[in-house]
Formats: sequence, structure tokens, C-alpha cells
Amino acid sequence: MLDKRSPMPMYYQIEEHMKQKIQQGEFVPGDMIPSERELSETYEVSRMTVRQSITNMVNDGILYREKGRGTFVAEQKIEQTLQGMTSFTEDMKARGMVPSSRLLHFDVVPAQAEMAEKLGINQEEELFLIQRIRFADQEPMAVETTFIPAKLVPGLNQEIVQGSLYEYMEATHGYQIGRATQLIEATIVDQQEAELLQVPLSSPVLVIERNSVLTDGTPFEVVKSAYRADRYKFSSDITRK
Ligand code: 16G
Repeated sequence: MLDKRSPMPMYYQIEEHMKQKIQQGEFVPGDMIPSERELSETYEVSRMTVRQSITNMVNDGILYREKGRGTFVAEQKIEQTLQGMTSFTEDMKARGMVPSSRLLHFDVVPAQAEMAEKLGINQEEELFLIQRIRFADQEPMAVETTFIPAKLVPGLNQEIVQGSLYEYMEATHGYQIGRATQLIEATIVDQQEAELLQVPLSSPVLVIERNSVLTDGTPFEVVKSAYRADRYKFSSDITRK
């Protein structure tokens, strides 16, 4: 199974072999993988080598350990492209997953200096502040905080934002959503986010801040979405000029 003469380290070859098994569906999410002892017999390597492979795969989020129970295959991460300006609802539907939201906040607040500048409005103008947990197939994926100038979407209410905001803006208001600037940053969850996302304290999240404008150039939203880093990875296609 492993090529002992290869310059590729044994632990690396084991990782590749196990990843292949996961990819081929031989191991599915939730399956317990064999014990260190069993794996060291199967691969004919020391337990220390096996331990190194497993630790790497745990750190990469491919496997997870449960104290006193064993090591299991994690859910595969969702790969989200950074091309195209889609909504959470569209992204999940395109994957055959069912999107839903839990509303944490729905308030009208006066714009502070930073938001006023980003949204091209005056300070103290009203903003909708919407905070939602976004679920895919009932699993929490992200905490999302959205600011929208209230004058753009006068009829917005709690019920609407349980569904798709983009659909509402386009279908009800006839707005043409144009483009956005995005910034991605890694952070770790605080206690509240850990509870909302159902992840251990200090888990990593990837925060995307999106500043969006309509096709006529009107800024319409500033959104911060904190995606679970154990469930998400982002990809983009790039071209060398
Ligand atoms: C996505 C967008 C967010 C937008 C939301 C609308 C990113 C990083 N963010 O989460 O800016 O407000 O979709 O979703 O993709 P909705 O139409 O389902 O409410």
C-alpha cells in the first residue's frame, strides 16, 4: 500500500491514502477510523508515524477526535467560489442544500461615521441592522451582520429577512445588484458566536466583509459574514496577465 522506498515520508503517504478512501466514499462523515494500533498494523509502520498522519488530518479538519471515543471522519468542507456575486440562499440551493436563517437582531439604528462613509450616506441616517445565523440543511454555517440604508428598502421586515434579502431587493424593489468589494480575514469565535455556530470556543472563522453597490453605483449593503472555517473553504480562478 505504501512505497517504503519513496522519498515521500510515510506519514504523508498514509494521509494521501486515507484521503483517497474518504474521497471514494469508503469512509463517510461520522465513520470512526481504525485505531492507531490497527492502522500501524495495516500500514506496517510505527504507531508514532500513524499518530502524526492523524494529527495532521485533525488539524486540517478532515478528521476530528472525540475524547474517550475515537477519531472520526469530518463533514467535507463546502468549497465556495469567490467569483460571481451570489447570495447565501442561491449558494445553498445550487448545492442542493436547504437554506434557512434564524434572526438574532432586526433593528433600525442611526449610521455612525464608519457606516455612513461606506454607504455614502449622512451620519445619523437610518440603517437596518440585521443579524442572522445562516443554516444549510439545518446546520449553522455563518453568522451574518448586515447594514442597509433604510430609505432603500422601506418595507423591509423581520419576516422578509428570514428568506432571501437579494431576492426581495430584486423581485420586490426591482433593484439591479451590481458588484461588491470583499475582504477576507481569519479570526476566532467569541463565546456567543461559539454557541450560535455550535463550535468549540476559540474555533476559527473566516470573516468576509462585503461592500455592495447597485448597477447605478449606489452602495446598498455592508455585510460581515463569519463562516465556520471547519466547514468552509474559498476558491478563486486567477489568470496571469
Ligand atoms: C451572502 C453575502 C451577503 C448577502 C447575502 C444575501 C457573502 C460573503 N455574503 O451571504 O453579502 O447579503 O448573501 O443572502 O457571500 P440572502 O439573499 O440569502 O439573504
